[in-house]
Amino acid sequence: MTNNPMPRSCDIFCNVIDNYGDIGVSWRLARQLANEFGLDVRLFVDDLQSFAKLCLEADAALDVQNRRGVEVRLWSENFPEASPASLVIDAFGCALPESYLAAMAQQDLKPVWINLEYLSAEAWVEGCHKLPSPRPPLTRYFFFPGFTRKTGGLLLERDLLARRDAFLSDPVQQRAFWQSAGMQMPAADTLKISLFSYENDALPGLFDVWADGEQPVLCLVPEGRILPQVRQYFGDDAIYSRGNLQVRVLPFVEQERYDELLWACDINFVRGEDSCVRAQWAGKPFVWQIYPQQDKVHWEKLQAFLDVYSAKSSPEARAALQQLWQLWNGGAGQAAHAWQAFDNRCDELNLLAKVWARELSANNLALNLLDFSQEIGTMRAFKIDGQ
Ligand code: TRH
Repeated sequence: MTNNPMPRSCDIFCNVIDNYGDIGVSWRLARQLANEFGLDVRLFVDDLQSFAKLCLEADAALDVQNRRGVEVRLWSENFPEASPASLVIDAFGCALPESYLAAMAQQDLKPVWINLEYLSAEAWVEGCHKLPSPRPPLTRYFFFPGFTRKTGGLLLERDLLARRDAFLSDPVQQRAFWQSAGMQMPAADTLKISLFSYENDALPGLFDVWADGEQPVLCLVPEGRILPQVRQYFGDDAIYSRGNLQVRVLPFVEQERYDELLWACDINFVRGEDSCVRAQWAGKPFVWQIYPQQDKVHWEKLQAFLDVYSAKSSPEARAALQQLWQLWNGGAGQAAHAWQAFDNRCDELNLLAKVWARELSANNLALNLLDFSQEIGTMRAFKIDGQ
């Protein structure tokens, strides 16, 4: 037994529900804890195929593999005996294996157990962040990412903003990016848009507006759920081009490279959770398609984020964001109006995005998580929290 309250090892459990957000966040956090903070990290994931989409050298057939400083393990039904790490994270409330929970309960010094929650800008988050949930003899703590100092902040790699700025000021890196995507660097007057999206009824209307507009638009669509709609729009054409719009489909790239796509574009359409955060770090205007929930609670979540994000903008810029985001999330609106308003405010939205990224960057999730773990660890070591 050691009294050192700083966790040296961390087990992250990830149950992939659908899409790439659950594993995307878990994999990002795992890498950061291992490579920036030197923890021994194991990532238990129940769907290695999804993991392999985000990590090039991953092998979905291997039960155990070391990737980028992280031990990645298949989380199968027959969970093997494992001695628990000092910090245990269940991503998005997934249920830990019974045998692992029992092993945690048997430790003299109980591991710090965190439930890393989904991201939301809603006001109630501040009140729930760090709340304990006793599971005698263990205690599980809620840890909420968020946008204020009273939340856990956002995942941000130590060098990300410096790498972004280097990319943005270096035509050589930019050219290399476009070449790797199979293209020449677009002409300066071309509006470059990345579009990562679920199925979306607003797509044809927006494509029409871009096709009929005065400015050339290059729209880069990572392969995925929206592709059938893109194909339907262009019919059997071998080249996806209409009027002033050209669409290129990109292969899904590994997670680190996705940032480059966001940096290289002028406007980014993103979805879910993790790509939305990455678009914020890119410091460019973006349009968010929130993950739709059956009970429609996602509308409140979307509005809460819009409110905090646009709090310092002009009423016109806020209205422009509101209109286009609403349309893009299946709400009412007219593509031509919504796009025009957004386009008219692009300079201000650019500035807003830059200031937003700079201000948010002071609130780093991994650092906050480790600080909190250390706090709990200290209480444990001195038996202040009764465990
Ligand atoms: O894939 P998503 O729709 O995930 C969603 C959300 O996380 C949602 O909150 C959750 O409830 C649901 O899954 C189950 O969108 P998200 O969160 O943006 O995750 C996509 C990940 O894929 C992100 O880490 C970025 C990464 N990515 C790549 O690595 N390469 C690519 O080419 C692209 C387009 C994305």
